[in-house]
Amino acid sequence: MSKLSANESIKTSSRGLRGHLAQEMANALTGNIPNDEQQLIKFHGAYVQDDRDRRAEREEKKLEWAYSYMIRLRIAGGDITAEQWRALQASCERNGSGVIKITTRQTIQFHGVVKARMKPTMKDFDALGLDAIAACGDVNRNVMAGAYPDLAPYHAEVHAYASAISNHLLPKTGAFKEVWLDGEKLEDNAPAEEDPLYKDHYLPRKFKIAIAIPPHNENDVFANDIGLIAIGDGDQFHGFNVAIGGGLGATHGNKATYPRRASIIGFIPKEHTLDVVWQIAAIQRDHGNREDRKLSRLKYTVDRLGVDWFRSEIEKRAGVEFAPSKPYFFTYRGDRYGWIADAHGLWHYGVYIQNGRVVDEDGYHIKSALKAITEKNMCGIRFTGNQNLLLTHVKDADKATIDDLLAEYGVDETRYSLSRKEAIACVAMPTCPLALAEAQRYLPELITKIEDVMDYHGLSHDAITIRMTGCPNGCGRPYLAEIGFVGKAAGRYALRLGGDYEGERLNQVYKEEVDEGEIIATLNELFGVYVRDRDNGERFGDFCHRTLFSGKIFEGVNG
Ligand code: SRM
Ligand code: SF4
Repeated sequence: MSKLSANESIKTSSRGLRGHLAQEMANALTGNIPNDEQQLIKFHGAYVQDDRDRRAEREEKKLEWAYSYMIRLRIAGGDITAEQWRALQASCERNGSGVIKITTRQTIQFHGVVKARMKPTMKDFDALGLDAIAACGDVNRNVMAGAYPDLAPYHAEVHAYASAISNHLLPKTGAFKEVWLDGEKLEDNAPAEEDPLYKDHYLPRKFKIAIAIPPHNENDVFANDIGLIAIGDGDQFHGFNVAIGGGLGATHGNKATYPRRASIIGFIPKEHTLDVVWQIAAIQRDHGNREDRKLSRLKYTVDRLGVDWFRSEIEKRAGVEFAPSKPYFFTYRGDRYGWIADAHGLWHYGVYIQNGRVVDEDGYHIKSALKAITEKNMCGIRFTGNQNLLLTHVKDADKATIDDLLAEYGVDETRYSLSRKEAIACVAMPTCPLALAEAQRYLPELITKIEDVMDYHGLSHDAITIRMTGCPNGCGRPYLAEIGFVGKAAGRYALRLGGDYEGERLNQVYKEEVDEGEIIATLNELFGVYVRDRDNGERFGDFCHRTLFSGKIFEGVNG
């Protein structure tokens, strides 16, 4: 008989994700917690980490590593109020590193929260009506939705599905309240709460859902276990094209793992959305691989059982029939900056935040600007899947005040190149335990050098999507970039080329391992050929796909 992975028994014996988390978090003798609790705490939205820059120093002093926790909030669709932002920033100062990180999934993380500050931080979230439940772990994660309110007259209706789906797929356990909020304790040996979706074994692996509102695809809808593409006409929203089996994580040297673009399986009317996503998660619960966690994402289940089998299983369980997918098109994936008007007479301001790190640096004092702006209570905050944010729902009369404050704090994104503003880097060093190379600490510097080469070839006004991750897990979605850097070792990256600008096509390895010198030399050569030979209006990614890979996909699955 095949052997279940160790995580499976941790889940089933956890009594609704409680385990010994409360006791272990109260143990002041160590900043760490045992392995079982390390796995369980993820379902509560947190990870144990340590400062990798300080490992050697700590070991030399015979001290345990500098442990702290990263907490990720669940903010479906990325919306919070100005008041919540202010209080979160203050909580991050009190309890964590003080630097809020906007993630690639429309939410935020605190880093550097030491054990004793975990409960106060969770209590801060609760007081604000927020939580971190299921922001990580083998459950449905933060649900993303297209951020731009002017994309369609029915934007608000579609956007609201992010919260509806997130709440519908939330684990039913009271463990979160019990462990962090001094909630009533489940009696010893009493069974955990019934959970019709997750039962006692949860999903085999993490599970992600994103909603795109064409023509914008800033959440990379095809990178998700379920991608929902909103379909409407005129003022009417009808339903979603459903895509399944997207996912980017892979392991260097393990050919059984691969990035996969989600496959569109058809259209469903909007009233079936909640049930269909629930049933897809339930099918993955029942059929996903629980032996090898490297092969347990939905994408492998879909490839093992077949897209057609999957579609009919959903139809059978949900009692619906998929219609053929409806036409849609994507034109853009980056964020938009400055003022954007919506159909209801309100304004939204797109703010650039390099790699999502809310810090005052280099004369661009975004942290102070956000504090000053949110104190005026003139806007909401909406995070984007590109690690930036929007100041939302601003009245005409309040625009000038916000403009003045942005100017006062030097928040002028026009000083940055288009390619820099579209770039993404994952966290990587020093907190990510899986990082093989730098990402957010290094990409800004590398982009400065790439900008020089682009400038030399007359490309400084072009937007080329550049993304970097410190390992092949793909947190910055480098497999969907026109230029993707995937960390292999300190200072060395796989160079991937040929993704498209709209996020419909995976890129491919062009060079297995390059250092900075080789990156710049390679791009210098390729930009030269591109400028000379490109077709009219041809994007860099499309050019690389056509000329370097003969227009074919040789790896990954482009569903
Ligand atoms: Fe991720 C693991 C950070 C988006 C694929 N990711 C991690 C961990 C938690 C490392 C760990 O397991 O200990 C990283 C924490 C670093 C730190 O110090 O904060 C981490 N992932 C991030 C974030 C913060 C990157 C960022 O800079 O924004 C993103 C948080 C999103 C969120 O708010 O939920 C983040 N991760 C992604 C994405 C992009 C997306 O979802 O659109 C992916 C690729 C899509 C996908 O899931 O396939 C992604 N992260 C992974 C994987 C590979 C999963 C796989 O199927 O193999 C891992 C490793 C794992 O799960 O074993 C991982
Ligand atoms: Fe860490 Fe790798 Fe994700 Fe970057 S891609 S945050 S290095 S797991």
